[in-house]
Amino acid sequence: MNSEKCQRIGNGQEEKVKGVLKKSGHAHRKSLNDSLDGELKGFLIDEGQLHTYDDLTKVNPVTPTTVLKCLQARYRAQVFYTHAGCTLVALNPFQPIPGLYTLEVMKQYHCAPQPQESKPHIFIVAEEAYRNVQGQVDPVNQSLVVSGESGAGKTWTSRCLMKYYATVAASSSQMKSQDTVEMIERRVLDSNPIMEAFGNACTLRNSNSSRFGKYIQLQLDRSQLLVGASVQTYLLEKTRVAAQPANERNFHIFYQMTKGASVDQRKDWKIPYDQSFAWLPNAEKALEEDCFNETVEAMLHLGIDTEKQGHIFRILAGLLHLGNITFCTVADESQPCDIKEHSKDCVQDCAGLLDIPVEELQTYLRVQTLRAGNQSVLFRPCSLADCWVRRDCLAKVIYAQLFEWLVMFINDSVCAKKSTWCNFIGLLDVYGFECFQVNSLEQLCINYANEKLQQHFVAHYLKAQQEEYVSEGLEWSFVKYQDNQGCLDLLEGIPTGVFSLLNEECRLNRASDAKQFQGRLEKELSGNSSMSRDKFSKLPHFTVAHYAGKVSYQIEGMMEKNKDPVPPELIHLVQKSQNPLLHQLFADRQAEDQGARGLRQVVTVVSRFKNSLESLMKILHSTTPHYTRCIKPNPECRPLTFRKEEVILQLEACGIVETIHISAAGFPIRIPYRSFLQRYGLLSSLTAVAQGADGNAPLSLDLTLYFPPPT
Ligand code: AOV
Ligand code: MG
Repeated sequence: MNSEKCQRIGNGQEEKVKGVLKKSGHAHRKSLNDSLDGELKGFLIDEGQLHTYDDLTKVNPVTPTTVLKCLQARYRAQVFYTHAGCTLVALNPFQPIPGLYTLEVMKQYHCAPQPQESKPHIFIVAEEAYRNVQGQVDPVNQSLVVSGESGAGKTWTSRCLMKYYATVAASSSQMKSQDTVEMIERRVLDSNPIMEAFGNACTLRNSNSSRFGKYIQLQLDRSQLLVGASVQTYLLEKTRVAAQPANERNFHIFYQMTKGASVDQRKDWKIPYDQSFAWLPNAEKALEEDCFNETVEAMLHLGIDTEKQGHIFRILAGLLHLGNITFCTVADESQPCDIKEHSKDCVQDCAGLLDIPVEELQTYLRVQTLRAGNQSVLFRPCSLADCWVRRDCLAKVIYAQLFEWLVMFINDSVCAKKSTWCNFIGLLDVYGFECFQVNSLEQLCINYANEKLQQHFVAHYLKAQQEEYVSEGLEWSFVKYQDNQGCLDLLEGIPTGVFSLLNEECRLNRASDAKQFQGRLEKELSGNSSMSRDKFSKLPHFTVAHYAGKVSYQIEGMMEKNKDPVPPELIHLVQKSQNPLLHQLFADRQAEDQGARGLRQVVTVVSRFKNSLESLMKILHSTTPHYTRCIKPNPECRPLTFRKEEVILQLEACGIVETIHISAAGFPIRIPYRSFLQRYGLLSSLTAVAQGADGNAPLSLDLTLYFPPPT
């Protein structure tokens, strides 16, 4: 019946809709809209009932249009979750929905004998993974992969999942004593506001956009209770500390502290009400994320006491003052640039807050030291441009180290001893696919991460599942899907992929030339159809056809970002800090630098990122995955507004229609032969015949008796 359905759709209707989609593009939105309306006519669907379809596999026929219509009808009826076979589609309502995530709802899903039969909800995914950990499936460890473009609702969803587990798997309720202020669930949950304060920011796409990726493993003991967690983070977009794209903001924490500081703190941090900071654009925007108290409370729960917080906030205030330091050239070119008169106080304040010698700060922002062979040190004035670069570099390296330290601290506070936990449920929440007017190395890395996740989905579900059916000799008409391997080859291919070529360019140790690099990319990668050039752009760039759309990346500045050099004088300077935390952040740094230099290798940003993603993929492959696709119903983040043309592009990009086809035509439940026989063998007389004399039936069965191999 199911495969029949699949074939019926193949007879032209789908092609027609695909034709409509091909026309899509921002210029064709209106006509696309009309076409989508028209395409529904003549289908076997009662439009009035569309909102009742809990699972898109039941929609008949399955086409992009019917799926879209169904989701739209459900959105109108304020139903935000819909199954799509093995995945869950989550539409972002962009407003709190009362009663959707309450304790009662959690209990209802947790206690349901068959949660899959309840109304679609993110808690079904959560519960299914939770039950799987009990050993019904292999592998036992689970991963919940939440994907979707920027602002689609991934972080929100991950928070819901964490709350669910902190509730249903709470170990503290079993504790005898009630003095459980340090409850592990609470600490795990409190890691969220801290990481979001330091790692999220308001962008054009999302006012609470994650600027780092995270994979949290919730550790469960033998009784399935939550006993700890560990957090792995991926590439923080640290450039934001010193440069915020137009109409965007710096990380939330800076606004939180400048808005929420007490009178004494203002004095201590030198941030009077009327002080403005160059690195705090759009501070007038009032966001609910500007909640200093919540961050401070969460820090306290996790064990970051008031004294440590004092160190952290003094460092951050120091960075704000650093951002107000400006430079100018002097008449005598052999002399270092000057610090502009009006920003001389900022140098004082910055040095005071970072607890470093002010003269040295003044010097090393503008002067480079060169070591001659015989240990003598030469001083060379930096160019004006270099002074700005050095200032920004100091801010970025301090902020990135501080973020890493926070993650380490959180891990120390929430991670259970290996002997106390046996399985884990991993929650993956990375930055979503991004395409701005200007895209640089940050977007390239973010979009690469999304390509890797898409590949994981394609490989695990669309490809492996179909191959398995074929290998088992089941009748199966192959469902075509969009494979993103070509795009990944373009990016990570060795020796000729964008990353390899970029790294090579960075290792050549010559002044970067964007135009030349563009030529090189085009020459080496012209054979890959995922690569092109934007006809209207004059600046050096390259365009990549990602699974979620085309993005043009500007080459200017990319090499420097990839090399990410930190002048050693600045490292030595912060190592002299009397602020114990700042000192600690860089205590081990020197050894690292020397080691790297000894190897004569530059460890570039992309090679580090690629390695960290590869380890993530290994972990994901070793677990049972569950996919949730978050969909952003409109680009303006407006409540309850559904724009068909936006949604269809996202559905197309993630291969949802193909997923539904495979799920609808395939087998929803797959049990290994051995378990199947163990469970149901009694029902067949053949099983009894095959039982060995020792009665050890299932183990000695000749399985081919029941499941002959394919011919
Ligand atoms: P993202 O994580 O997918 O983007 P978020 O999870 O931050 O997106 O969601 C964006 C905003 O949408 C949130 O701040 C909420 O206001 C709203 N939202 C999302 N899901 C829900 C929901 N289920 N109910 C109510 N409001 C919701 V990015 O991190 O930018 O890729 O890098
Ligand atoms: Mg996010």
